[in-house]
Amino acid sequence: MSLEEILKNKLGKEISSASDAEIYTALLNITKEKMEGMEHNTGNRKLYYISAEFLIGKLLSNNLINLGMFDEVREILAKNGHSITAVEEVEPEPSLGNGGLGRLAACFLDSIATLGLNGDGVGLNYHDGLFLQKFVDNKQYEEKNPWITDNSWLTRTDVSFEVPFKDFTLKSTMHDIDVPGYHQSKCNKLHLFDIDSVDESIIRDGINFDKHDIGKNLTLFLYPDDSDEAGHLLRIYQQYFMVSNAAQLIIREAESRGVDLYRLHEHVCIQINDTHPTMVIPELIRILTQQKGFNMDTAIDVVRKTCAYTNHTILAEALEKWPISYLEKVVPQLLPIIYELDARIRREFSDERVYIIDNQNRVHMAHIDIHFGYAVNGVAALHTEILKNSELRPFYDIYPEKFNNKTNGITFRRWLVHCNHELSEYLNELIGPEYMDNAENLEKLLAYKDDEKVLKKLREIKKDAKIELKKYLKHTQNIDIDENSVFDIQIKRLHEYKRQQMNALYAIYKYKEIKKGNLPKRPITMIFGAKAAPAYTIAKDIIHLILCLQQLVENDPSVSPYLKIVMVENYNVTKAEKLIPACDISEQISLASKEASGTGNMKFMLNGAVTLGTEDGANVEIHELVGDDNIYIFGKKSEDVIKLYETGSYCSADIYNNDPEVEELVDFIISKELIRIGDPMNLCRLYKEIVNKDWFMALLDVKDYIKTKEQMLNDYEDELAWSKKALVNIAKAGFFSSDRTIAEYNNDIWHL
Ligand code: 26Y
Repeated sequence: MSLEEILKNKLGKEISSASDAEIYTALLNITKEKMEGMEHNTGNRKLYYISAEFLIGKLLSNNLINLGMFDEVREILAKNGHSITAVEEVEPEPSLGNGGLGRLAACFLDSIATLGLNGDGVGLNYHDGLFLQKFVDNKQYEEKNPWITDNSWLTRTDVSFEVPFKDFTLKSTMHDIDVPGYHQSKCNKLHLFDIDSVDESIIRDGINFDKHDIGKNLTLFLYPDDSDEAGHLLRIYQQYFMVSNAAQLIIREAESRGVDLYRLHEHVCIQINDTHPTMVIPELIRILTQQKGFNMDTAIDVVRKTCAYTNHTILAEALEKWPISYLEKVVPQLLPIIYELDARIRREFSDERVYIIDNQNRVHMAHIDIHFGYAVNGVAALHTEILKNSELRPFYDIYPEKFNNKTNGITFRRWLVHCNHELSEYLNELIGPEYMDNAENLEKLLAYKDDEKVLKKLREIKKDAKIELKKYLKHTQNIDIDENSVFDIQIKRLHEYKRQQMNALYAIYKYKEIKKGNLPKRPITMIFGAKAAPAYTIAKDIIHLILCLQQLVENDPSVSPYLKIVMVENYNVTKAEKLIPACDISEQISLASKEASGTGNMKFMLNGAVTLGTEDGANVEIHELVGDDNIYIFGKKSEDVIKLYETGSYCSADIYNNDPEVEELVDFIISKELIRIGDPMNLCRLYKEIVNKDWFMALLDVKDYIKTKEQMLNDYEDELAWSKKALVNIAKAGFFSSDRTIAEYNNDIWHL
């Protein structure tokens, strides 16, 4: 039967008379059935990638692409008067992650399956993904974000485990999502654990709910607000629930494969994605010693040879340290194991910086991973060097052989073929489709770097993507943007270290210049997209500032023809897919040393944007690959920044008081123009924060930033030269394919 007939049968009616929603459901079911019939990858050693977040995004198009069905489906729909884009809109986005770490896990699953490796993801089935962001009165409000409908990608399995907590036991259910590789006949799984008793009705206004009733709230939300003790405890409940299920699943699968548990490490490998799944180490040791007859030494030895850890951040507040008193309340059964691990470390080493339990009775989760795992990796070259030389220095001195770098990557299936079909088709035409199997083949594009026809075509493709974005923003937010302006985009979580506030200072600079009559050669469209953690006050104040600037500029007819500021509401994976192909200037402006890698930087580059960035994270590697002519680098280097922190010698007030240009920009935050529009409390708080603290040093780099961006806008006017930069960026992006990253994980760590 042809695909068209299958679709018609599923619908029970003519395709042309079906609604987009009916077509979506039919396609979902056809795809699911196809994947159900596929065998699972096999291999001697199986990987379990445990992660609290899998930011998978919508799956329909991606699955169709990987299964080789996308083009046919698109044609069938078009023939019958439907657009695949409209059908895609029906799918709710599973926002099962906060940002980079979760999206990385999703890209990795795609690449693991694409390389035909035997590896499954293990995580939690949050009923509500990351909150929906709404703007009211220029402020962020949060609403719940449910994604599970009657027809979803989840398949309930009959796998179930008992998970023991201090005062009660919960019975889990495992729900699977199939993970097909690109043009592969076998697939893998994402296992998401849940409990049947979750009760969505306990959510009150916004995203508030009773944090104490674990039987009803355990998997209700991704990372609940943890500004109070109940929030922290719920997080420990979630983490233990995740790893206890993972450990039981791993042992059950190993036993059913006939694996001798004393050789577990030869057949199983566990990747611990940041410290959120760290409790899997003591949990496995507990099960092996208490249920499988292992002695402590042997259990520790086997577990150590099974587990590997990835670090994603050096920000102190993100390095998890759980008070013993909290663990006592939730998972007292792990404490004897954790005490034993700590005692062993204390016997072996005298340096208290490497102890597991500190003198304030807190358990340092990363320390467990480093001592009791066999590999530790950072996510970009610079990040790994900083881990080795400063953040984790005492550990590197003990275990130099465990440390290694795995520069992040992105899946080209989603971030090129799916989101920028026109570009990928053109690349196929020019250099053939081989880059889809080996991304380094993108370098073949360099042969065209002086070919005017190609450079013009790339510019046209960019323009088409800008027009698509224009339509999308009109349709979703009723905002008008000009496709002939330069699109300058910063999209990522809102965090002070990412310095959206510095970009806002640029907007103020440009506003003032335009007011003075210094008009830009071409209108500029500054686009932001960012969610702030609900309890992160200053991040919310920065959103408020940007939204107030948006309104100020919009309502000033002397400025609006030249400058447009747009804050995209509810930035998520789906919106990223629309924004990235349309970008000219990719803002990657974190304070050097603070962004572990970044992956948005890679997505923009692959889609022909030029980076404006600091020497931070993977920007350093992008810079090395494309060379000085094809990237705009500014700002202090990481060594200088690290020294400023060590000596405590950064003082934003000094800069503010001694540099009238900087002072003028910062003062504008509390100018009468903005106070008229915004909330004085929020604006004053942000103003004071920047003048008196500025912990992430926006004022340190702001002038260099403005100067570099001005240069960039100038250079943009040389159309061919700019297009050549875009071409070089695309051509050099092959290194950032997650297929390369995963091949390295496999060669150096997993050995599947
Ligand atoms: C414990 C809790 C507060 C927490 C929750 C989420 C801590 C960290 C996170 C998420 C961290 C994260 O997304 N890190 C990002 O990981 C990306 C993938 O490696 C990097 O590209 C990016 O630089 C890093 O910020």
